Amino acid sequence: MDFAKVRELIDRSNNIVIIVHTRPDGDAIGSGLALKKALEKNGKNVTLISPDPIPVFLEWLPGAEEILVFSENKADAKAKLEEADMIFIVDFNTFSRAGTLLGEILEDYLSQKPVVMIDHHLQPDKRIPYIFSDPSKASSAELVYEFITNTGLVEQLDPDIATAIYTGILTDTGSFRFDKTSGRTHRIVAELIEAGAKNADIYSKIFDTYTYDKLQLLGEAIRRMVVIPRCGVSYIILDEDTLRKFNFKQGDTEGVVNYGLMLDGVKFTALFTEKPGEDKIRISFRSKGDFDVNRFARKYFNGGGHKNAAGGNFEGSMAQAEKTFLSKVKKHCDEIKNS
Ligand SMILES: [Mn+2]
Repeated sequence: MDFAKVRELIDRSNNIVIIVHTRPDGDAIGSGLALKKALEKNGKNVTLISPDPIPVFLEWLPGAEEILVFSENKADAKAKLEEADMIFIVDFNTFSRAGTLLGEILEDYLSQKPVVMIDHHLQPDKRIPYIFSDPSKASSAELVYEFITNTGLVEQLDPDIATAIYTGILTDTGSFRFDKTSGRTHRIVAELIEAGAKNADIYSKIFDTYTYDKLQLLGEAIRRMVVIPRCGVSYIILDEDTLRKFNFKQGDTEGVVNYGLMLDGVKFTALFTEKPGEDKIRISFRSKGDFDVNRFARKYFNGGGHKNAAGGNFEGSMAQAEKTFLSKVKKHCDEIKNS
């Protein structure tokens, strides 16, 4: 990315809109808030738009209350986009990840306003003129750090920016344990803590937030885990009745998929959920080592993501979804086992 060129575009802009992806996670919200604050320090009018409401575990973040939720306030969001001199899209690689309607609006503005992408997902939409994308990074928040320092938007990190970036890195690295967590990641994190990110406090605010139902649902999910030791595979099915039984709320299955990889010898795991009110079965995939779940999700389950973490969906019954999954596992059994 030509940082000088993008800095010039920022300097010429008064109104800037930042957009994150649907069902935003800690990385999306943390990245969005950090970038917003950095631009505001330079006198810009910045609106951060989230397609969906902010998850409760992120509501405490400084500035979270200023986020404009598209699904709740379409008119305001459209007006801000109309006014915008430039648009940032953060933590996603293609317009459709902002939701159908917001994606179409972005599509229209692509030829009218400068659009900048800051992201770490594979295969960024090449039509976007300014792309700062690096799939080798564990989080978009790490790229936001590089962006705001390389463009000179921020010379001295403040506690709010440090807290927002720390949240993105912490959540997308699985608390610093995933493969892509690098020496660079840790050096950035050291700076964030020195700049005022209260690491123990942030961890607790994000992770020690289970409701009783959510913790009971996790117990049920673990009890139901199916293991195929021959292939190094495990999976969990949570159907609609089970989710209802535990009074499912959005976010209650967050993190459940990771438990499948805790088993010794398991290299690939999946979580199937049939959420009340949704017509599709959602599937989350996680792997360790070389087995590429992005490819698996793209090829068989109409999805994608990263090499070790991806998502997809299935139209049909849960039994059909499981059957399809098992046949694909069988096909890739040796590949998974030896990955
Ligand atoms: Mn991310």
